[in-house]
Amino acid sequence: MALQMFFVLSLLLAMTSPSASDNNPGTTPHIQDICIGRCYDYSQIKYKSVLPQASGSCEELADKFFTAFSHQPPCSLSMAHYQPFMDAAKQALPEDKALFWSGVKQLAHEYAGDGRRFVTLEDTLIGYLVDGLVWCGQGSPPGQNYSRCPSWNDCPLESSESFWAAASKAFAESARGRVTVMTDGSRADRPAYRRDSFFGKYELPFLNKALVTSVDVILTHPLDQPAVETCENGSLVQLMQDVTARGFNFNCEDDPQAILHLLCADDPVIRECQLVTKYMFPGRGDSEKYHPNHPPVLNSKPNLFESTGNTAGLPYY
Ligand code: NFD
Repeated sequence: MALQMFFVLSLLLAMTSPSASDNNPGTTPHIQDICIGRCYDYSQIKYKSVLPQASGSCEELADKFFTAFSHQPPCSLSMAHYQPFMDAAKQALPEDKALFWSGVKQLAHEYAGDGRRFVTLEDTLIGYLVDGLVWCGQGSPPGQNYSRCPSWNDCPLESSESFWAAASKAFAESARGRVTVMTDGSRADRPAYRRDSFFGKYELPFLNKALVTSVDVILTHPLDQPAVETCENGSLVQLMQDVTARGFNFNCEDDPQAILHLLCADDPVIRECQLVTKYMFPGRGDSEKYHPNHPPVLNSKPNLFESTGNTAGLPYY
């Protein structure tokens, strides 16, 4: 009996108090001020000439966001709580520019270029104001928990999970023309397309059939990893079926050149990134052909006007 009591008490303790290894942060301090500051940066500087602006004032938007989760339980917060904020912060999206992503947040944003090439959810005001922040509410004063917020795995519709669900849905509903989704085909533990991902649950199903024409998939593979899936197999086949069943055209490209160049910017000397060097400077990498006065330094800027006797005007090594 005593042993049973011990187990019940241990279970209750594990459920109610953070364990030693639990380092979940609480609500980001000064979260409202951060939202207001980000909002002014967004509307006055960073996206001023890139995207249409929202109607609400920055103070009003930060207040609507803060009110949505404050004094609420941290779990099972319905998406409807965020609706007044979503309505006030909503913007029109430019045609053919919406970029969704799954598992490749950083690369997708490098490619999007702060809204210049593509527009991600985090380039819209709704996503920009709170991306990377932590928040959750509590019934007792002050109404926000600054010590610990549950993680998404702790409970369904945790405060920020329901926010991103509502934000993803609103973003998808606004997309027009061709939409693009970037995903990773190299992960052994997780397929590139999952129906239970945010993209699968809250974005693809909410694309407007009257506004969207096609879903263009960019399938990436990190340079040093094998392709577990390609456009022709694995979960991409299921994605094609789900896309075409909704009446959209489906296109898929493995590792487009633009993405390879982006990846190579981070790792220019890796074997897979020698394509530009080999094309522009035939002989580089071939030690006997090096000109003694031009050592093969990668990343050195070629002098295109140097007289080399090379009729193409390119430097000759
Ligand atoms: P993902 P996805 N626990 O890379 N979006 O398709 C915690 F704590 O798998 C943007 O699901 O792709 N965090 C954001 C988690 C968030 C967990 C959600 C988890 N179990 C959705 N699972 C954003 N900006 O933060 C996932 N996450 C978080 C929209 C984690 O931060 C975008 O428009 C991860 O980086 C995009 O098209 C992120 O969720 C699509 O949904 C995305 O998980 C990406 O969702």
